[in-house]
Amino acid sequence: MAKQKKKPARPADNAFHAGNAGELHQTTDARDSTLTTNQGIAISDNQNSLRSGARGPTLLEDFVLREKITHFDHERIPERIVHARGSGAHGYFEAYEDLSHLTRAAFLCPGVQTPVFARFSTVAGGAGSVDLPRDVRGFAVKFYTQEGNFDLVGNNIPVFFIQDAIKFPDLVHAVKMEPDRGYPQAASAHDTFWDFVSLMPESLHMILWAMSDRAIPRSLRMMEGFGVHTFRFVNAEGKSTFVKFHWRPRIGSMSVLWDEAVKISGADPDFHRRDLFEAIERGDFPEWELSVQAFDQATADSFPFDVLDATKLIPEEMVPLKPIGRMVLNRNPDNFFAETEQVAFHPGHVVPGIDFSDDPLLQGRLFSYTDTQLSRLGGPNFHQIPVNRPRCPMHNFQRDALMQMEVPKGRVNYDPNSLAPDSPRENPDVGFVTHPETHSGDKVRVRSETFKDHYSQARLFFRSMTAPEQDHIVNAFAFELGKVETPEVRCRVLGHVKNVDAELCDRVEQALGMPGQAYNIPPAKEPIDMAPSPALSLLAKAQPTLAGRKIGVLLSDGFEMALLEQLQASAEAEGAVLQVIGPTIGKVKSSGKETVTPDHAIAGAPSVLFDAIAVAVCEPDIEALKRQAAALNFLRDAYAHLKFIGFTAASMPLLDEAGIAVDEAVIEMGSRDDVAAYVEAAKEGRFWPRAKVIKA
Ligand code: HDE
Repeated sequence: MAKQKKKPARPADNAFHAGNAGELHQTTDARDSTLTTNQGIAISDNQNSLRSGARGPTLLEDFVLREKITHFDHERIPERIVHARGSGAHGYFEAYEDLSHLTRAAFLCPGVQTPVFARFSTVAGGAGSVDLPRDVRGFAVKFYTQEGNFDLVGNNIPVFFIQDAIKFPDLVHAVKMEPDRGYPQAASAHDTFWDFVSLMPESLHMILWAMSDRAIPRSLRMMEGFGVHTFRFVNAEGKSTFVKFHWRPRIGSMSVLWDEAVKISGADPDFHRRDLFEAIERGDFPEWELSVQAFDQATADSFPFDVLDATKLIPEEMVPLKPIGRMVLNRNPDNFFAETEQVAFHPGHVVPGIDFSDDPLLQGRLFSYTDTQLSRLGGPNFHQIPVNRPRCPMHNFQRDALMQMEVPKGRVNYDPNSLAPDSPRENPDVGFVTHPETHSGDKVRVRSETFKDHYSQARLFFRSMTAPEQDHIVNAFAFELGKVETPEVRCRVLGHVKNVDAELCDRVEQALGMPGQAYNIPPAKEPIDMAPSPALSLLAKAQPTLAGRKIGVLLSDGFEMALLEQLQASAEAEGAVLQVIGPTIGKVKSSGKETVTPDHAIAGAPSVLFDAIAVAVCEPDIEALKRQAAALNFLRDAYAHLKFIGFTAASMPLLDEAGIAVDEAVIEMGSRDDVAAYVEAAKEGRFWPRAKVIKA
């Protein structure tokens, strides 16, 4: 609910002067607050360029104008080739317990707090694209440990599309906008992407995830995260244990429906960025638990798949998650560009105690990330940018290069040396030592036979989903393939889907109106049936909660203040945010003549922006609302998106006009108890039985 916000402080009136044409000049007489050029020259007038006469041409001599415009002209840097659209925040990581039997990493000792910077991103779209396309989300965390920076550069999906880094440029070219027409932006529903997929059976497992609810998260705060590759922990004795990293959000995972995603993209293209920023601003700090699946070589050898293959996961039922710490994001960046844009992650930034596996996708990434920063951030000194700097001592003999910010002293810039006894030196005790692994073999371009099963885990994923989640996967395939213009591509993809699960294929064919058109695609290896893994389903493990969620209440003049206060108290008690929506942004008067300033006008607050809605409108405003598409759609969409709807008896004519049939999740709020019951019920998130009445 909108409390009266403080008006921004206005400088004293005498700080303004009107110029010749009435343009405002804000001035100071203090040197400290004087506007200057980048060379520190005080600026007398920031409203007018230097001219030859008041109406004459501008003079090239105007170094104030030239410097300002030149800097502006170069404000943009190349955006990331993938993961261009992202949102970041600062916070800390705190380790739970002694892990010294597994790793020597000092930041994983009990109670140690390590500062972090996290950045979440979409993959395919440009920096200005919407937050809610169907896409994988990046989940990258930089740990500023006392032993140097460790970057865990993962995704919100535990597997990847391809097995070998050499295919990455092809994958990314295929999914990005098509090169001749320049569209679609941030969308996989087009021919080139599905053409590539149809010829790349290894992508099928990840495709199932991308067609699932995972690809349209409700909030960045409600996403799981995964390191994807198999990494290693190495302890002080040099013993190596394989690990997979998992992040789990404290407030649970949740996704939007596809129809909501489409509408949110129009209503609030910054939906996720705003949600993260506002949650941190109000002190509702997002939190994740970090776990590992730790296993030895013998366990790895016992799996029917290869742990070096990034298109495979290890079901939790086979190797349970061991929680090792938690991350809290508690500070927004001060400056989006300086921090979120310039942060440079790299899976090769590891600390002693963490090491790589031979996963060929990971091995390729170890090259790519520094390389890309060279063109994105302009040279090899990007580690000196504040957000990238290690927070532990750092010395070496690397020198010079573009944008050198340090002033190294002395004549010695080489090693070994005898002229500077205080020089930094090697340190075998604490220095990083690569885990020794014996390798022998011919130099070959060959994919391992153990990477050959492309469908079993895709099948495992589909069969581990609840019924609504399976429905969404069917709908997503039908939507995406429905946008594909080339019939052969559709048929080829269907052929792979058939190898995953014949029933899934039938359902997608039906939904597309293409029965029996799947091509026959012989699998490289016959898929096997694995035991379902309920942990893969978001809905199966969802706990009822409104924590971190939003309730929108539509009010008009004459509403009962007691009801609003009760709603507010119940929402707060559940950790939810209540926002008031009015017919306009102007004050709404209660029956007792108290006023509330709405957070939104109905025209700008579609119900897709809320997790549950309530309506307390009265005569006479209700008549106007009945004729306003935004008000009717507020209700219709909430109903179609299976949301819980609270309403007052007086609001009924608006519900009738919108065609809302009262069911168990459309709850009348007649008394205090009813309000509490509505909020309690809304913790379920969605009323799935309604999906039988209306396709969600
Ligand atoms: Fe990335 N990836 N990637 N990637 N990736 C980049 O690095 C690359 C892969 C991931 O918020 C780029 O700084 C290759 C898997 C995230 O800044 C680039 C391959 C996973 C981010 C790059 C992969 C990721 C990136 C572009 C195949 C999940 C955003 C800008 C071998 C484990 C980090 C940049 C941020 C960004 C290369 C595959 C995650 C071009 C070659 C698998 C979260 O270097």
